[in-house]
Amino acid sequence: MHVCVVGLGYVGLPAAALLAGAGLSVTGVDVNPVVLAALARGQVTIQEPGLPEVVATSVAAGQLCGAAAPVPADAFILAVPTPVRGLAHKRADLAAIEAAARAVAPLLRPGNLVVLESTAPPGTTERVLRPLLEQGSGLVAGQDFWLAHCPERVLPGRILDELVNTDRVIGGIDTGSAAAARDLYATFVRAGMFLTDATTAELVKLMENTNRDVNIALANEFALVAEHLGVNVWEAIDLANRHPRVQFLRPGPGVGGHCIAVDPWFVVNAAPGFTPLIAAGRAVNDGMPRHVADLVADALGGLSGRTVLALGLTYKADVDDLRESPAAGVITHLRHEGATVRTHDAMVEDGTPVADLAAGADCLLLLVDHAAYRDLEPVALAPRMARRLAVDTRNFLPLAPWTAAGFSVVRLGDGRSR
Ligand code: SAJ
Repeated sequence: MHVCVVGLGYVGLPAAALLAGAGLSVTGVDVNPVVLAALARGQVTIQEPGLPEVVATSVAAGQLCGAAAPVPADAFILAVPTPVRGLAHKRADLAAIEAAARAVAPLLRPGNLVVLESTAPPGTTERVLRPLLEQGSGLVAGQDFWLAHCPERVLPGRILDELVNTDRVIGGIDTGSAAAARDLYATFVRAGMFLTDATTAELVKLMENTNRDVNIALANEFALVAEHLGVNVWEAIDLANRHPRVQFLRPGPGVGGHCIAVDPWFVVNAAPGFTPLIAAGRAVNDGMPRHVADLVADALGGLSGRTVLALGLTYKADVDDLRESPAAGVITHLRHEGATVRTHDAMVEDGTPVADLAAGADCLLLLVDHAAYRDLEPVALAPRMARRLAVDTRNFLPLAPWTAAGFSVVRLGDGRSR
């Protein structure tokens, strides 16, 4: 069986490698020549644990190769980006899905399967993808070829494990399509596969990420409440989570990445009159970078002429992905208000060491809790800083050694540390 995977990003490339590892012949398609050149050498351009190894093995075995455009195959998996555009009114940009559909349609043959993995607004498979494929091929979905939505669910940092071991929701435009998609995923998925219709599968995926976004917003809102009341939210959350039916997520400088901060908009736009809670959650999370900048300004007594060393630029810990990172928003606010901001990210660059960047800085601002920052040495940093101040947005810096080294530590959500 030959599978053509369109889009070799964080979702498509791992899926292509696992399909190849399961013995299928896989062509991976991408518009980025850098990605294709790396793949031709058996290499990857993204950091994800285990991915270089499975890609190298599949390419060396001749099971996985790259191409700049789709090729005829038995099955096509579309794993292309679906970003949002616009500021006040964020709308899904389906251009990449539409382009992939137009490229695949002329290649479709009777008996083929097309699966959309990209997260998309409800109705995309039925109302956008289906007509493009039918018009471009002259075939009829459900009659001549199978069409399904099987949303990816993988967590960056744990993608390979979750691709194999996380249950899948498979939504067909009819039951035959759902069954055909299940048979394809059964080649490497070792978890449950649950069949439904395509629009339900689209909504399920959006509900999952919206659930996380709204719950992070709740944690962030309590961080602000705790600061106002002089309470430490981190202690309060630990205690609340001792209740058997309470599970708070963690406050932070905002919600980033290409999924959680984006997908709730697909729901809001699909049902604008019915989603005040989801929209409010987005507003709370989008307000966190401003709040963190205010925390730093308060701690420093103003930002003008101050030097801040920002640690962590990626959207979350231990990934190299900078997309939609709230750290960027924090840094922009600080710079606009007159601070000089030096930046460091343990996952993105290995340029100037933190100790050198700390020389003369007024504040160390921890934005991302990369494991590598566990090795920060407050005793070594303290004498280099102009002022011994650390602002911790992730409850990451252990208080005892930092205060022993003379630092004042201000924690997001800790009304006692301000
Ligand atoms: N964050 C917090 N507090 C938390 C958890 C996360 O502030 O308690 C922040 C992170 O720092 C980050 C953002 O939220 O900025 C998103 O990170 P994440 O780890 O929650 O999620 P993603 O975007 O890496 O991956 C999510 C996952 N969805 C869910 O957990 C419901 C993943 O399973 C999806 O496949 C992925 O979105 C996707 O592609 O849709």
